Amino acid sequence: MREAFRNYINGRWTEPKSGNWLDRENPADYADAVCSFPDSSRQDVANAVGAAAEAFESWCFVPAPRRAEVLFRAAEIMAGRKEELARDVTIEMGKVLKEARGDVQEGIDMTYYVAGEGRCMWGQTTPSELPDKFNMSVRQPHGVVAAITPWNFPIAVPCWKLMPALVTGNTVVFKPSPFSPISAYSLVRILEEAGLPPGVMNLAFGGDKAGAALVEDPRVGMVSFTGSLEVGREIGAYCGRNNKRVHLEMGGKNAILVLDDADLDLAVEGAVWSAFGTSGQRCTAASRIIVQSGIAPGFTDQLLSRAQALRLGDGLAATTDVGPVVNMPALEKIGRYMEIGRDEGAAIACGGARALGDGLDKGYFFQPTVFTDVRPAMRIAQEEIFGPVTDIIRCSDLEQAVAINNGVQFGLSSAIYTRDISKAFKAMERMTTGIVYINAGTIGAEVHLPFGGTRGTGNGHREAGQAALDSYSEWKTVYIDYSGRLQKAQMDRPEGDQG
Ligand code: UN1
Repeated sequence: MREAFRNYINGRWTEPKSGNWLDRENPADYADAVCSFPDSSRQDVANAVGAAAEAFESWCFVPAPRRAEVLFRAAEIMAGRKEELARDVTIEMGKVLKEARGDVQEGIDMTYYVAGEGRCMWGQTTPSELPDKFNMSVRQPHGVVAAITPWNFPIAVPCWKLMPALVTGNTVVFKPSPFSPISAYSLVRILEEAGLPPGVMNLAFGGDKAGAALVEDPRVGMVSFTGSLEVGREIGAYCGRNNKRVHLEMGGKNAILVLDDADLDLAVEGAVWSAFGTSGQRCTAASRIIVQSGIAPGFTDQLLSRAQALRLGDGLAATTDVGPVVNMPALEKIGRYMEIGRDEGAAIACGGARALGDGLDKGYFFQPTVFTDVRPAMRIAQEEIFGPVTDIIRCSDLEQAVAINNGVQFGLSSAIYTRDISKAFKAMERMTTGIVYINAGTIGAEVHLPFGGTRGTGNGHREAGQAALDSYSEWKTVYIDYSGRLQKAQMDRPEGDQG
């Protein structure tokens, strides 16, 4: 039976004023309707923002360690419900259960980590240049934060945003992707159970319209968005024009470099996981593999046989290696890139089409695909495809490999396989992505370190780790003068010392 989730506004589960609802189907079987949820109107969104703005007045004065206690309790509840949450992730967005558990675990880790930050949130204390004066810096929240999240990590990525926003004293309006409504509902429900006061966390389901209404509401002080380049750019432009704080995370065209001296089996293993894990639908997925000529034939053979052996299917089945992609437009987009690649002169060495038969007909399945004969300037080597598709690009040496790696509009993650420590360090220094892996694939970021990318991947901010606190708060510098007289910085200096 299909469940209907409602918005959560000011501590109440609320039907949309719009009266409009959207549906989500199971991407492994689109005859299976999973749930419906509101298609929020501008008015629905405005109500959520209003509740958040009001709740901010008190939430920002709750001591951060007390705010953190709510998060700690939420992490405990999530951990207790891990299996249920993971199954819902698989049902609504398709990733295999093992990966869905990882997604949930990443959310739990982040929530515990951020709860700990509630008792730290270090600022600076530093000597004053003047006597009888004390200087420090403290963090202050932005006010209402809009969190607009994708479907590919429906638990982890919302936790990256909601938890640091809350602990630093903001209130939140959460607009999840319409392709992962269950996880969003569960997360908000858990925060409610953990004791978050009404209005502090509000949930407005919907699509682009709801997202735009949220970004444009003048009471929203900061927008945090993970999603497509096109939408992110628009949000960035709007926020720029309106002096609104904004954090953007928009994708990647990540590469694994495999040098001749690499451990071949290890490199193949890392490439298969990074290219086809989550059906290639990670910002960090390896959609380019830059292989040095000597190792290229052996590497390509092994990668192709591994890719062909991957078993497609429902992510809930223990035998499935690769689940469906998220929806029909994604399937079509990936299909179009097959044409684009062929027209550009690349060869499809395996895969290349929608996967049908064997119970796959009613799902959005795409065959794991490897392009060979790829040149770095081709569109398939430049644009994010966001599916189980990777390119093999040959190179002659480290220098060329690094140049190819860096020569794209994105800069999220990159990796190198080599046994030569000097080459590893050179690559680490020269690869201009926000994340670099040595002898591991491009995916697998941990929550206590900064996550984000250079160039078109983002706008310079980072999620996760302490860096997240910088996105969700601003510095306030405080000078306390207890001298009882007017002291002038830069001008009051000892007699006879005027510089
Ligand atoms: C994303 O795809 O937006 O490092 C997040 C990784 C995961 C997070 C990916 N821990 O691939």
